[in-house]
Amino acid sequence: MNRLALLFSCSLSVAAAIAAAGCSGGNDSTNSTQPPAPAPTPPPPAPPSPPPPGGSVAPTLTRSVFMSGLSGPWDMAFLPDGTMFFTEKCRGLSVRLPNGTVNRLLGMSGSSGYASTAGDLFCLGQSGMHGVAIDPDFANNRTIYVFSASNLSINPRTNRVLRLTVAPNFASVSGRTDIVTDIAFKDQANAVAGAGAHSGGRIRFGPDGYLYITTGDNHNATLPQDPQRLGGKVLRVDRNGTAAPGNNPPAGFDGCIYTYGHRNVQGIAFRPGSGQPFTGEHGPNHSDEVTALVAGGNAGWDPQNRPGLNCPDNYCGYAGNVSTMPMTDTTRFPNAMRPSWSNNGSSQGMGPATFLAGSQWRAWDGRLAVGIMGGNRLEILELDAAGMAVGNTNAGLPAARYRSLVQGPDGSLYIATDAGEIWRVVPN
Ligand SMILES: [Ca+2]
Repeated sequence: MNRLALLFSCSLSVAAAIAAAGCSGGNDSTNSTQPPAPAPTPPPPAPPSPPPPGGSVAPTLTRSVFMSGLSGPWDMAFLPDGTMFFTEKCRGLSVRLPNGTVNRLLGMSGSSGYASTAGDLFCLGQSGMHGVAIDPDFANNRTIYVFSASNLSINPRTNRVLRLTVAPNFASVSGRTDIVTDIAFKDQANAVAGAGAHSGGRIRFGPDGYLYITTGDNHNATLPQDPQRLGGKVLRVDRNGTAAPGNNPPAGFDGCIYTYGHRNVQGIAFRPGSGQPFTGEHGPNHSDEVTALVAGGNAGWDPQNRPGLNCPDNYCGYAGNVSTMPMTDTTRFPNAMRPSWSNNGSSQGMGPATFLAGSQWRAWDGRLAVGIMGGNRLEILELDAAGMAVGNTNAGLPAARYRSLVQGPDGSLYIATDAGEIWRVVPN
C-alpha cells in the first residue's frame, strides 16, 4: 500500500484549493456557535407527472435468491454487463462476474482469502465496510469507491472513502487513495449505545457526476448541526474528494457539506427526470424520514439542549417524542427541509432507497422503493411532482432486514438482506 497516497484527504485537497469553498474537515470542533440558518436554494423545477407508461397496475414480482451465504452484505454496484461489486460489513469488497465467479478483492482486518488485505479497515457495532460506487467513467479509468471504518486516524478513528483501481481481469484492486478521511465515527460507547453506531455510509454518484456520501450522528448531540465535522451530513465531492461546486453550505461550513442536520442516512437515490437526491433516514423511536434534498439545506435534526428532557450523555435523540425531539425541528430551523414521507409516526429502521425505473415496473415506474429494516418490509412510495409522498404500498416480499436496494442493468431490483442473501426481484 502506498502510504503517501493515503495522505490525500478532503482537508488537504482543499487547503490547496480555495479555502472558503473546500473541505476544512476539522475533527475537533464543537458546536459552540451556530451561523444563522440559511435559506436553502429553491428546489429544481418539479417534473411533470405523466401517467406511468406501464399503466395503473402494480407489477407482479418474482423473487429468487441471487447470492447466499454472505456475511452482512451491505451494498452493491453494477456495471452494464451485470458485473456486480458488493461489500460485506466485516469481510470486505468482492466482485461477482456475469458467469457467477466471485473474486474477493480487498479484505478487512481479520479476513482471509482476498487478493489483498487492508489491516486498518475494521468493523465494530453497526460500522464496517459499507457503501460501494462505480465511477461514471469506469470504462476508461476502472475506478471504484468504498466507504469503510479505518484506524489510520486515531483518537478518534474515522470512516473513510477509498478510491481503488480494478485490474483488467477483475481479480484484484490497487492504487488505494483515501479521498475523504475524516468522516465522523463513534469511537467510544456512551450511555446511549455502543461504539460504531450511526455511521451512515451509503455512497452514490449522482447524475451530475459527483459522489454523494451519507453520514451519521454517532449518537453525538452536536454533530448534525456542527458546521465542520462530517457527521450527520450528506457530502458531495468529486473523484478526488474535493468539495463539489454548488454545494451551497452556509458560511463557515465545510465545503464538502451538501446538506446537514441528519440523523443517520443510509439511503440516497436520484429521481429520474429531475435528478434530485432523496434520502432515507432512520428515526429514533419515531419518524423515519424520506427527504428531498436541496443544496445547503438543513434536515432539522438537533438532539442537543432540550429543556425538560432527560438526555444521557447530553444526547437527547432518544429522550423525547415526535413533538419534543422532532426529526425535523421547524421551530429551531424554520427553513428546514420538510420530509417527503414520515413512517407513520413510528421508526422501524429505514435504510436504503432507490427509484424504480422502466416500464417493466408498470404503475411503480418512477416510484421510490425504501427498505425498512426493523419493519421487515419493502415500501413503495408514490411521489407527486413536488416530491411529496401521496401514497405508499408494501411490496409484499418476504420479511427481512432490507439493507441495500439497487436496480440492476437488467431492470430487476437487487436486494441485500442482513440475513446474508442478495435477492433478484423481477417485475412483470
Ligand atoms: Ca429531518
